[in-house]
Amino acid sequence: MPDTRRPSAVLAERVRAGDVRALARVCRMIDDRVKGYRELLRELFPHTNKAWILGITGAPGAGKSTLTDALIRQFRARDERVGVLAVDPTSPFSGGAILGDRIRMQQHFEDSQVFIRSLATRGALGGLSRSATDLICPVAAWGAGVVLVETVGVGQDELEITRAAHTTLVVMAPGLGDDIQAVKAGIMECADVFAVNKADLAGADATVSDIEQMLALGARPSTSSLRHSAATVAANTPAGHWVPPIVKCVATRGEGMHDLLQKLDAHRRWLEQTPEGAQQRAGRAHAHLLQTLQAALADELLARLEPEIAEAARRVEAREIDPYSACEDLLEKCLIGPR
Ligand SMILES: Nc1nc2c(ncn2[C@@H]2O[C@H](COP(=O)(O)OP(=O)(O)O)[C@@H](O)[C@H]2O)c(=O)[nH]1
Ligand SMILES: [Mg+2]
Repeated sequence: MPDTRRPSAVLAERVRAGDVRALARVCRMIDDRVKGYRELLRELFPHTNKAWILGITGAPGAGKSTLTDALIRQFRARDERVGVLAVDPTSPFSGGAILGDRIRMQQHFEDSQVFIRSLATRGALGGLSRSATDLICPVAAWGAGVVLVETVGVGQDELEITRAAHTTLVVMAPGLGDDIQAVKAGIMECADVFAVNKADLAGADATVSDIEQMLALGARPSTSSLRHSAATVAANTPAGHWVPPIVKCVATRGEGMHDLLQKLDAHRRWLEQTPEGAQQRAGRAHAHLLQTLQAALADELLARLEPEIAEAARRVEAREIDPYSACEDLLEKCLIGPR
């Protein structure tokens, strides 16, 4: 009997049954935004609630990929199915980073319980974060107990991916100097656990103190659009708040991994078992939905107004109208005008 179900339903079912090839195909379809990819996401989304999404972020060279590799091993030792999404926009043209990550994680390619996918930036604004967050869905539905998402924590794109994670691990390393400053601004507020990697090198303790100081100084903002209240931002004090722990490790040798895993597990338990954790999850889900909506709105409006935007740009260039008035006109058109 011919299978009369929709192709997306058949494919989704194969993914849910743990078929790696179907998963790879779905990831490509989502990546390329082929027709019907939204339908696929819709089919898969209800089956994603068991996966723990673990974001791993930090400056280039801090050791995120090496640490990801070490963590894969830890999770495999617990017999968990692992998905890995590696996002590295630092070398979009050469593909060097991606190749490097592939080689580093190659041993896991043999393991049918590990699915690894590297994404490069497409150069499009928001394209990277959207692809990465969309891909979490099929990987989770495939049955990954944990989905590791490695991102370079420097830009807005990466911050957005962080919002899609349950737990965010920020990787620091001694000798990266000003990178800590760069990381401080954006990623600090999202950090649930800190890893000070390369503890075999001089300066690891100083890096730990730096982070402690930043935490003490309240570098995590007391009000944040990402979280509901100062309480959820702050932290695992007796009141139930979570204080991001700092773990020293040497990823290349697998040292400190046990401790790191314990801290990550503790955050997961906190998320699942405390009211504050529930609040954080709700806050991030809200932020994530907002960000998806913003992107969809921008896409929709820009598509609707394409000719008008071109005309307005011409008029701005000719000094017939100022850009602010032009924007107001355009907004008015799309908000009340016919489609
Ligand atoms: N000394 C030392 N080097 C490390 C450690 N972890 C990673 N590295 C090295 O640091 C470099 C960058 O690592 P990588 O994982 O690619 O960093 P990423 O850019 O953050 O993904 C590589 O040469 C690693 O071998 C560590 O614990 N100690
Ligand atoms: Mg890397």
